[in-house]
Amino acid sequence: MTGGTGRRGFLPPQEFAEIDSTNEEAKRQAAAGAPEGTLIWGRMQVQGRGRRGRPWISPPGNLYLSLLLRPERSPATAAQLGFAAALAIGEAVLPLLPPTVPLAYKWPNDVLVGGRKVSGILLESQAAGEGRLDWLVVGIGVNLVSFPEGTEYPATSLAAAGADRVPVETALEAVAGRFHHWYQCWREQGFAPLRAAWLGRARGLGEGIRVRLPGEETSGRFVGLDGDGALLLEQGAHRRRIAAGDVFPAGG
Ligand code: BT5
Repeated sequence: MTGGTGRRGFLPPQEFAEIDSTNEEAKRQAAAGAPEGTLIWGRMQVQGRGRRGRPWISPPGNLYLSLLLRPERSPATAAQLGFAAALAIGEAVLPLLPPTVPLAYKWPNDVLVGGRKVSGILLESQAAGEGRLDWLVVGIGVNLVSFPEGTEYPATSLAAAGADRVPVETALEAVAGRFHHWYQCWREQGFAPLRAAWLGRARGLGEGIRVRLPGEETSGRFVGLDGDGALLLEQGAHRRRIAAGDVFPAGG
């Protein structure tokens, strides 16, 4: 696994043999005043979480980490770091995959290998008032050796996709190293370079999609990302901007 810059810029990982959720631990430490760059690593999670309270199946052998960041940006702007995390996972994973297996990004923050979900990203933040951020926790799970069956969106693991096997530590270093690169890039240049890199491998660009929103389902053509990272959905003559939701293929 490449990404040889290591986790430069972040603190050495705090390793937990078993943990409720690396995001929960990062949030506990954030509340206790832990610094930017705190890195929590769990060998397994017993209460791994996805978005909106959904579970993240977290047996030993896969990668589970959370980074605590304190960027001086608004919470809405900091949410763009979900794209930095997706790019970091993609770049860490790509060199391990057989050349015939495609890797793509699915809005907002999924990484697909062979069209199946190989990783998950959970962003949680706390505002400090006046539109400022107190902390942001970026939680990353990557299925290295196993994945659950029967998930709503089909899942996979790197091993199942025929990737080269690497120790979890190597995967951790690569993902953290590539995330650090994109975090610096975002701080110096804003969202535009992340947006361009993400769109270069976006799944279903120009195609029909279905989007599930809280209390509503809608569909249209996925025509891009706006300058903030919202999904742009073309519906007849007009474009709708979607800030949060779950995407599925049209008719799927
Ligand atoms: C996500 O949620 O994809 C975000 C997952 C974030 C997990 C990391 S692990 C480290 C850190 N600590 C945590 O507690 N969380 C973060 P979402 O898009 O809501 O997807 C959740 C859905 O994916 C579930 O409802 C299942 O259908 C499916 N799923 C559960 N476990 C999975 C797995 N290991 N691989 C693939 N899909 C999974």
